[in-house]
Amino acid sequence: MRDHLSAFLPGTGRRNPRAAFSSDAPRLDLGGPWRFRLSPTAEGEPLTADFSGWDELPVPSMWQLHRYGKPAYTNVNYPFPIEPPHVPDANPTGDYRREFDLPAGWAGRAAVLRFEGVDSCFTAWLNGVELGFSTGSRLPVEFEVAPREGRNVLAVRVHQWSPGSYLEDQDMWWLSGIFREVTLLARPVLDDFFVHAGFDPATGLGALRVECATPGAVVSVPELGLHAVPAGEERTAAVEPWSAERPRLYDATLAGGGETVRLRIGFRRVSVEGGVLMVNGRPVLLRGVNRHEFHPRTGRTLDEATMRADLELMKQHNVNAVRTSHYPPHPRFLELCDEYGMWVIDECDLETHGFAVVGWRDNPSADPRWREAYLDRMARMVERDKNRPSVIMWSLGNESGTGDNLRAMAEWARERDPSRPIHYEHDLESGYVDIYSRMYASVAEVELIGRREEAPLDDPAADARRRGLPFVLCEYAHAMGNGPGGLGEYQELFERYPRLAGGFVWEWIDHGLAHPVYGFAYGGDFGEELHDGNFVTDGLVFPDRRPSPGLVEFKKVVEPVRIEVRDGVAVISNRYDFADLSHLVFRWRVEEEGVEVASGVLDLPGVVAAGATAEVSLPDFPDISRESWVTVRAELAQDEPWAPAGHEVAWGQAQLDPGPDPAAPPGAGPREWPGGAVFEPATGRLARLGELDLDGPRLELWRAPTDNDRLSPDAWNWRAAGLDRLHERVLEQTRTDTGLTIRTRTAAAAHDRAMLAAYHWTAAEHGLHLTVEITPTGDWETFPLPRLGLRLTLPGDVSTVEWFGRGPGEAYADSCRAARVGRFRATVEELQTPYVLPQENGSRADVRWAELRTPGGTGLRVRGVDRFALTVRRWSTEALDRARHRTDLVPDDRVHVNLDLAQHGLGSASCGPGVLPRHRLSARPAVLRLLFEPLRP
Ligand code: IPT
Repeated sequence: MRDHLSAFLPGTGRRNPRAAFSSDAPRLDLGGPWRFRLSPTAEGEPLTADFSGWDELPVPSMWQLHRYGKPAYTNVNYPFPIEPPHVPDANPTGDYRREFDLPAGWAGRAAVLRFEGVDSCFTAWLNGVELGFSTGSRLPVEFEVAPREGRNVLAVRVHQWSPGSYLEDQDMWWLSGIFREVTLLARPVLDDFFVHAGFDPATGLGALRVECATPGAVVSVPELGLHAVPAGEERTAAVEPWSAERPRLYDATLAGGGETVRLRIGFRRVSVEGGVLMVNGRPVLLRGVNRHEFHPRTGRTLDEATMRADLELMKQHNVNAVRTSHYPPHPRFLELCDEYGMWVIDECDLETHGFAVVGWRDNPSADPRWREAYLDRMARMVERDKNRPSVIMWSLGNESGTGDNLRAMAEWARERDPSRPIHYEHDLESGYVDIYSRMYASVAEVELIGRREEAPLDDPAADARRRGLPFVLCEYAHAMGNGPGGLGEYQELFERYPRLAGGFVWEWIDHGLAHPVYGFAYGGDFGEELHDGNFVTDGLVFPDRRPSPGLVEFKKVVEPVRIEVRDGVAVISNRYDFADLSHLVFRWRVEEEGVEVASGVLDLPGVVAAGATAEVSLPDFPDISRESWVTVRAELAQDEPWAPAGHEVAWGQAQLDPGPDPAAPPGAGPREWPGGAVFEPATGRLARLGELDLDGPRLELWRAPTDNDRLSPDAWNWRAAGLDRLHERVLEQTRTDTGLTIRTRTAAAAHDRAMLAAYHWTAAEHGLHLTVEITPTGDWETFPLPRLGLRLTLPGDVSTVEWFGRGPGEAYADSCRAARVGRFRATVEELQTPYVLPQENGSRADVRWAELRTPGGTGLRVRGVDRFALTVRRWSTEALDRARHRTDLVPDDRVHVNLDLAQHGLGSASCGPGVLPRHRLSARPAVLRLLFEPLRP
């Protein structure tokens, strides 16, 4: 055993890899409670017959999530010394034991024991006979077995660390165990098959040939009139092709050797033509996400309901592609991709990123001793998944440097399956791949690539070859915390340049582990020696799969139908690659200050084919006196497997009437100074307005840094400049009959730059009118401002907010396309976005007015002469900044309200480019005009 732990060989005693499938041959699911014990080293305790003291552990599961050892998170770093192929002596080792009775009728027949995934290596014994050993955590392993009649005993010894760990340095939790199913399969007579189901877009014909070595095997596709076609023979028939948009599958059977396999066949052709990625003869645009397998309670053990939840959420948010970062997923997931319709880059279980830390010295990718292990991994993936129409590319792995072992994987796969292009991002010259792939390239660089004008490679031949390849951004828009900003700019390029086949946001889900104290835990929460903090929570959905605002933004940015409303016409562009728009209903609605006044359904003029645009006249709208907008929404006409009829796919909006000039709001004229407006003499802050107690607006520049702020120079600059600890000094207070002017200077200790503010208060009909003039003095050039706005507090019993502005979700300068103009209502709690590591969140954009009320109906109305951004919380900016986990956020006795002129954009600097210049907030003189009115029940 120890030998295997310091050798390069991927395994012993295993059967050849083959397709994942299920047939009508008997199978025994060995899932459920197994006996288990954990030892601190690989020597373990002897595997004695006496296991009376052993505990129980469910299979499949990951033992650290069942109180054995602890989870650990590192991104790039190996959590052990780099001395391949050796691993630490402290190698947690799990012994598993399962007894089962052989079902009647099985005795004497050959059988196969199949493991879908064991992290990181294992040896198995049946009835004391050693079956073999394997590495390759996220890949299947099979052994021939001869179970005996009656009771059988299966023993499995799993080690946390193996030579394979050097090839499995993915950015995720280190978790161990038999984490996918174990099954006993009877009679492996029909061993393997390869479905070749091509499609010729010129003729509309599908060509079907099923390779299968079993003598006498026959294929039937009743719907195509194909009955008992001998395996190996090709048949053509007119078919509807498979695509992610129209995932047409044909039910079929493959019968041979006494068993029948149920097939679901999708006909399609993947090709690269003229440097463009095509499917079925048409260019495709990948609106993709990188998906790790993750569940906050079970880690990488996923049940089917969770896989379906992922796919349904993706489809509902206009995601059409998945890169299975960075290992093949559970095989069921790919069957579901076939069924729901999803383009898949199937990625091999390979990453050696930690060698980057030592300058790629001894990188396994370039060391011939690892070649067999590399080829083993590629073969196990390709053989397992070769019959899935959803898989349109093979990926060699992630971040494993360069080397001949990668080239060998590519060559093997191309030979075995010429029908799918090969992807690998880190092949810097794209020498052994078919797609030019990059991660986190800037908008400017992607534009050059789109034009095929990127910086040349040194070798002209290599350069010419790469320049002729299609391009994918296999990772972009790092969705860590509040963000990503700037999705729209990438999408515009993807839609403009045919070379750009789209991209995959990093990443689908936050890997926050459910934790009794922290809510969701991240790196460091388990006392790891080395860790990478909350870099593991960088998804478009929170750990509990609630969509984050980033996902809602993605949905809008990539929407497959673009709706523009102008001059009484709706211009509807079909951005699907294949589908027409007959599955959608287009509804229009006119709202006056957010209240619906008219609505109807638009009639599309006939079929609007993929790529086409239609113009539809809108009816005449009613007379309107206040600000009004028309919204056109594209909804599913009928239920789809992933969403019910009425689900919104896309929308567009236009202003019809700007309403009365907001510069002259009702009651803004000079009035008597209202009774009940009390200002704090020392600070000049408003302390009371009618019955309402408040702590009046004052200037604030700080925001609790987002992950993107923290991991860019910005947050560092801000703290150095003391923007999180500003002091205010009152320069002057001047009273008149109708007003009061307070001048202040706000600055940080040890610095001389300052913001001067003049607060001009005047009486209004039902309250107070405020004009704040802000003037920066000193050096504000070197960094952007986090925020420019006002803060005030209200009594803690304020509980709901209603506003007219953008919503319903949060919006920031470079992530605001999903927020539409309307009237919205939310509780203070609902206004918070629960980022796993608390940070700036919840700002509502372009607010015209907002009412903040207690359950009794008292409160404050703020009306903007200028539009403002609104944030309402039960804690201060400082408390939000201090919090490390959700559970640190505890309401104080006030409600904290921010009324902002602007905030800095979000960007994606936690991994990738920062805020684009147009979304940067620079210090500048600014004015904000607001009307404050107390509310009575
Ligand atoms: C990139 C990795 O491929 C991905 O797994 C993840 O770690 C991501 O970064 C950050 O979350 S690699 C990086 C060097 C760009």
